Amino acid sequence: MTAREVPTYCRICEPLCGLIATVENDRVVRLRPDRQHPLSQGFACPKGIAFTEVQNDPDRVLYPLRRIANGGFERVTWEVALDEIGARLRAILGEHGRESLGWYFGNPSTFSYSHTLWLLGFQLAAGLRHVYSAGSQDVNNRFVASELLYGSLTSVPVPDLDRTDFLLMIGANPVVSHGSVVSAPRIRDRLTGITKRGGRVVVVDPRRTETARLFDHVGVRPDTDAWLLAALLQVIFAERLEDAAALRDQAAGVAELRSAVARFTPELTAPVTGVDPDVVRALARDLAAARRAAVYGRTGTCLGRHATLVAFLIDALAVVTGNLDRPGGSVFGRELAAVSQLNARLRLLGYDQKRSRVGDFPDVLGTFPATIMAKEITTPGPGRLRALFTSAGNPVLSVPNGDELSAALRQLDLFVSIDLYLNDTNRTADYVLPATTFLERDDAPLPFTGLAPIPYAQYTEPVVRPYGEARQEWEIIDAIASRIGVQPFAFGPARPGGRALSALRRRLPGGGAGLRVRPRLLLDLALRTGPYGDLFGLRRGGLSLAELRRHPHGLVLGEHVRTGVLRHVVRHRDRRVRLAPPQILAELHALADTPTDPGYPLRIIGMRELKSHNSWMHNAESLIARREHAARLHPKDAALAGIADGDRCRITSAHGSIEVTARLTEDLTEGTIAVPHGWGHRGGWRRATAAGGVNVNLLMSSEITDVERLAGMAHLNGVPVRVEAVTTEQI
Ligand SMILES: Nc1nc2c(c(=O)[nH]1)N[C@H]1C(S)=C(S)[C@@H](COP(=O)(O)OP(=O)(O)OC[C@H]3O[C@@H](n4cnc5c(=O)[nH]c(N)nc54)[C@H](O)[C@@H]3O)O[C@H]1N2
Ligand SMILES: Nc1nc2c(c(=O)[nH]1)N[C@H]1C(S)=C(S)[C@@H](COP(=O)(O)OP(=O)(O)OC[C@H]3O[C@@H](n4cnc5c(=O)[nH]c(N)nc54)[C@H](O)[C@@H]3O)O[C@H]1N2
Ligand code: SF4
Ligand SMILES: [Mo]
Repeated sequence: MTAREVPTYCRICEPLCGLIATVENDRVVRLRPDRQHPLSQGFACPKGIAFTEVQNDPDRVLYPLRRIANGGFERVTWEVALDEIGARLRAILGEHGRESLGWYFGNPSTFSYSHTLWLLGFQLAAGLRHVYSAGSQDVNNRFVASELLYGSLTSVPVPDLDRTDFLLMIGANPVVSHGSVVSAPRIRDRLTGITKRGGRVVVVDPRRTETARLFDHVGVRPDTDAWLLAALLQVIFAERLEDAAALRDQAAGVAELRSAVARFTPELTAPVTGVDPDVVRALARDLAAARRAAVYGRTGTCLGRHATLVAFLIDALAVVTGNLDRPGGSVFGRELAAVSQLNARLRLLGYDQKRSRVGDFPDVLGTFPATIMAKEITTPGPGRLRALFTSAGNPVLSVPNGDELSAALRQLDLFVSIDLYLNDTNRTADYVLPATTFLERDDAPLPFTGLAPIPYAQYTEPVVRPYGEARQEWEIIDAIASRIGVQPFAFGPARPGGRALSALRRRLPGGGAGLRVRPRLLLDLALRTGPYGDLFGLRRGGLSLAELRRHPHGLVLGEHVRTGVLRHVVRHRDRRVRLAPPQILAELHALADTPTDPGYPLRIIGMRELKSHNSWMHNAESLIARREHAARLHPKDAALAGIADGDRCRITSAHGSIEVTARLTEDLTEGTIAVPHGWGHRGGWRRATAAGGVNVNLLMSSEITDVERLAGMAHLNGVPVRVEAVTTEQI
């Protein structure tokens, strides 16, 4: 049979690079970068190319599996799996109510519009309380900061990379991560473009990263960005460098913020952050003087004890220097579909609309901190989590204290996982249901266009039919929901948008009662009624699914994002950015350095590597070959502990201990040790399991008191540890 070449796009990480898939006999035999993609223009990283190895992996789960007595799995039909799950669910819900049912959705779910949409429908229709996601290990603090600043959880400014003269980048390593919470293919070129235009990029990071090497590096002590940012604001206010006109125009609470940061002089903060007062002053002055500047932070600023405060101060700095919502500044993208607007209007998901049973944490977009999931399973009482679904997640490796979670999962009455693999979490599930890969489903970059400095859209059909008996998540969710009498998209006239949808359904071929709404139909509706939509013909040249199909390599929707949109973004009544909400003033007031415990003199941080992707791409031969899981530490710290390069070392925190190979490098600031997460596999992915390594999150705390209060963020960066040599006798 002849080969076909199909344009599609990668859905492993946020730039969503264009790919060309070669398909032979209904199998994907090759992936290569798409030169015709208008933004990625022939770029794809090694992971995107290696996805064929995931697609064709013999370790992939391709049939529904049911756990058997000896701990292994047996193949069952879909019908048996779904009927048994349905029956067990009905029994659990009958006895303990809806509150006993929960869901954890992991990072890859974000890249599938149909998965997230159906989960949302299920969550709302079933009144699900126990909802958890990778967000509490990733980005929820960023959303809460936006809620406090703009009154809109999902309005997140992104750096206008192609027009800025000065980028202050805090705790991000886009040269390796390819950019996150900013969707910009070829981000390395976009960053070097800034310096080529005569601008500057300053990278604040405890490690001289692959990104920091290309630009100016400020080494900071882990988990102290709040002090550094407060000091930058202090200097700007004290030296009257703020943009008074912008503040008058855009903000409320300026005087309160000014007085709240007044005590954070660079001299006060230097012993905490390790950043010299002269460096802080120069940085504040340069930022304020830059014609067009953007301030951007990512996971390095999200996983500490003050995560929401830090995200808040990052935007505050942009506002105070007059760089919010200005060309070349921190700008707001425009979503493909009016999801945020709709959500805000209907108040579907928000912030602090409910509180968790354990720990009394506010929800963020309907989710609670995944760190407390284990305790929600083990803590007796009404509302105890008894039946859990996971989809596209591996929380045993991604949340603090995976051993506690692993043990808790065994106490569930029912545990079902939807995944590509038997991973380190679902290896003890009652059922593992095979999901399609992204090459086996249709898609559009729904949430990501809103984070793109150059707006674009793309629609891809499935490149191949599902392998084996894999099914799309939405189909599985639909099937499970129907067995407990829940319909994710049963739009009756009483529901929002119900009348229109019911009418639409009736008009479809074969429509009427009993017809399921398919995601594709909702996508088309969302596109057509969205900001770029064709409004069913009212706006010529506007977007629809049909229009996107005419551009299989993707479509750029404008040269740059629009600016001057703040009044539409801000949902506070006065349409002003709030610079002094009480939660933030309280955090600033209480900010106090934790004295170093001599028992744990170092601080541990994470580290992403080009050929790893969180916990799930270690089974691809081309990515894992000749790699090791290793800690990086400064030679001076190593010498103090008697550790040489290549030695085994033991890292111990107040919560756990791991052993790993040590690699010495002067890239780390002294006192910091870096260990990648997502290693230490024990699942059905044989090559990944054979690769060795350990779960670094065994060092992290799942105590309620260690979870960040405002957004429920896990404390994964800047955790105090000590390091020791492992002597041969101990091995
Ligand atoms: N110490 C430390 N811990 C961290 C981080 C850190 O920086 N340091 N980072 C955190 C961050 S940012 C994140 S996002 C989390 C990630 O944490 P999680 O989202 O919990 O886990 P992943 O490692 O992304 O695992 C994804 C799972 O989804 C499966 N999968 C892949 N594609 C699909 C698909 O299309 N459908 C389905 N159904 N399954 C699929 C994979 O096989 C894998 O089992 O980890 C967090 N943990
Ligand atoms: N190759 C690869 N790419 C990925 C991923 C992957 O696993 N591998 N994961 C994807 C995911 S899910 C995400 S969320 C994104 C993340 O995207 P990024 O956030 O850009 O990626 P990281 O490499 O985690 O960068 C965080 C940086 O913060 C630094 N850091 C740690 N602690 C602190 C601190 O206290 N203060 C400051 N200022 N810096 C600190 C770290 O040294 C690190 O360089 O990457 C995505 N892309
Ligand atoms: S950078 Fe790599 S993994 Fe991310 S979207 Fe592009 S090809 Fe895929
Ligand atoms: Mo992430």
